[in-house]
Amino acid sequence: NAKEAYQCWLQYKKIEDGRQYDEYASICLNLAVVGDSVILNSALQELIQAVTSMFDKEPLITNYADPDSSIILGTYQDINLTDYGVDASIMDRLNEEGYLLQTVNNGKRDCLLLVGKSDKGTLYATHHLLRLIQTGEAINDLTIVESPRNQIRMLNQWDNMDGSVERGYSGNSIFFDNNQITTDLERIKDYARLLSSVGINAISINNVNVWQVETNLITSKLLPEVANIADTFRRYGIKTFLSINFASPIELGDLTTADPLDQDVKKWWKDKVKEIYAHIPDFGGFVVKADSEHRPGPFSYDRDHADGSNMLAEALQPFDGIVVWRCFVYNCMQDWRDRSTDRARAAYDHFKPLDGKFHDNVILQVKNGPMDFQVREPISPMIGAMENTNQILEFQIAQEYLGQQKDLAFLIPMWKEVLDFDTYAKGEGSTVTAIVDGSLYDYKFSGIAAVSNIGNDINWTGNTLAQANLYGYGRLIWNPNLTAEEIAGEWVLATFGSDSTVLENITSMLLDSREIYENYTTPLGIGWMVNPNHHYGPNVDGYEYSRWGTYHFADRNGIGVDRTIETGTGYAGQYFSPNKKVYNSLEECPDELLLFFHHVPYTHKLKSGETVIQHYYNTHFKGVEQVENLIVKWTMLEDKIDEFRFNNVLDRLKMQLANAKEWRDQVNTYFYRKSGIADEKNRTIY
Ligand code: GCW
Repeated sequence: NAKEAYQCWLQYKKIEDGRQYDEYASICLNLAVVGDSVILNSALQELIQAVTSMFDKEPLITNYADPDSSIILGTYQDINLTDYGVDASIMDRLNEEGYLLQTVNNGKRDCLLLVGKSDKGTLYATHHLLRLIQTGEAINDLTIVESPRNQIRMLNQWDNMDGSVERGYSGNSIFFDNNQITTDLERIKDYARLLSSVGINAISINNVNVWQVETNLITSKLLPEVANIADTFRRYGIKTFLSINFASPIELGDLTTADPLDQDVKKWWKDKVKEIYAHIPDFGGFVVKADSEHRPGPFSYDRDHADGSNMLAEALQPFDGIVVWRCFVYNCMQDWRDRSTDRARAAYDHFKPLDGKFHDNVILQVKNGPMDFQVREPISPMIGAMENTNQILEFQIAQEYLGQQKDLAFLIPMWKEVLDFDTYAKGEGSTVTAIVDGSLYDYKFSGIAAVSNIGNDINWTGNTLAQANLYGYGRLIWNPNLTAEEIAGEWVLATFGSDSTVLENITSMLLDSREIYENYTTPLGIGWMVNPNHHYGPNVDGYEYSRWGTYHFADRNGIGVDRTIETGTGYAGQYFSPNKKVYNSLEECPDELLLFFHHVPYTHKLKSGETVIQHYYNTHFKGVEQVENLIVKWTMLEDKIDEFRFNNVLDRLKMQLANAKEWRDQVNTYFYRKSGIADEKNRTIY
């Protein structure tokens, strides 16, 4: 029985504690819903489902507030706050998706108002209440006023129509199978419930690599089915986007060119967009991977990325649609001998000169690091570099380079480092948070997107503990001030209940996990060393002589990539001061990024006092011990967690241990042979 695994954090388990039961039940069993909309109805349905399950009793429901109502939900247009003695101006502080949870007295009894600025706000308020209950918080005297910090809170599916998921580690697609669009809208509805519960409001449903079959998603043959999916998401406040093939006018057989400045091409896209909106009136827009890893784009016609994206933006503009244009553009056919090309520089070099040339419904989507979702990278210097161009940050929830949902890696601490980073783009305090929330430069559109980690596995994410990353992503981008500890704690309580050992062990496992993964793989910011293509497991030279530009440059004397201004690729110069100076300087560069910016001898001393080589040995031995400890912590929970989830995670931890040992031995042996320097502690190196 995998019911718990499927429910994720929406368990709504029967409340066993008698006192808590009475306290919550006195508030939750008499619901009044004021107003009418599909989203409001979703809020109500969620509440009914949760309440029925938690109290083993169906709530009473009315569509008007009466003296016995204990919860009243609706929008502030429909609920007159002054009737309840609440100053209505409180709503002015909220954006369209914000809400108020307020305990009031209606003359007869205390009652809880769930009031949204819009119906979406009401849905989010409902989830806020359910989260409080699931985490055991009091709900009898609430005043909570919330708005999301980020405007666009998006997921990118990398799903292909044959049912496979690029970099998917959780089974196949829930959207596509056998080159068809799914008819299982129930599963999509459940996905929408999960996403809306953590505030996600946008989704692109197909891979950014748009192959031949997927190119047809924007044709009249498939649009009705895409529209069904969009309808399902709409009920949960989520807008649907599609990834498109830049060469569609050619691929779909209508034109011989996709030149963005060609009049026929422009018209083709305008007609196409009109057609899409006839099927999906609130369609979000396009996500575009162009001139990247062999995908077509404007470069074929000697046009630039502004020409390409603006052409699509013009077509979408009359319908308020947007173009999310990815900046993952680099030379993937490099020669390892060529030391003048640096993949880390590429996005900035391509896009920075175009600042100000993009239409205001274009957003540039930038991966958090300049290379590609490694366990440790500096923040992309693109973020904050383009004052006049909307930006959206891209995270990867799928653990492509972080253990592929076999190994445990809780990503929230890493994303928090990114968001808290001060770019100094406009002086001190120019954090990534302030850039992507649109405030620093007053962007019209901005926010955060992430590559999803789900598939049709019964528990959605392969490893049940990887559910925490999807949950945490939504929570963090709604409110970047939440700490990783808070998010982990919430998730464990909602997912596994309130046993104190369960809470303590899983929370600490999550919080330590990224550092553990870093320890046994690629510390000091070097990255890669993975097996080519599938990217799991160690292979120190796997990409060293290939064309992808992801080198570590280890030789018998040293390791690391010189990205300094004077002797290296100059990449460090893409940052604002003082970051430029800090990264450029061997003395000041933080240890954890040392090898990203500098090529050093193995005997180079870190700030910790260890040499680089000894640090490598130490972290690799330590990482394996830490994984052994994860297994000890998990095993303690055997009789506290249902069998399915317990075994699912235990199996994965065992795979992780095998993987960690392999990493330790491969890496240690490789560097021992290269350097000839022995481990000070004389441990086994093969
Ligand atoms: O790192 C690479 C991944 C590709 C992916 C690409 C991208 C969708 O290995 O699988 O393609 O990034 O982000 O476009």
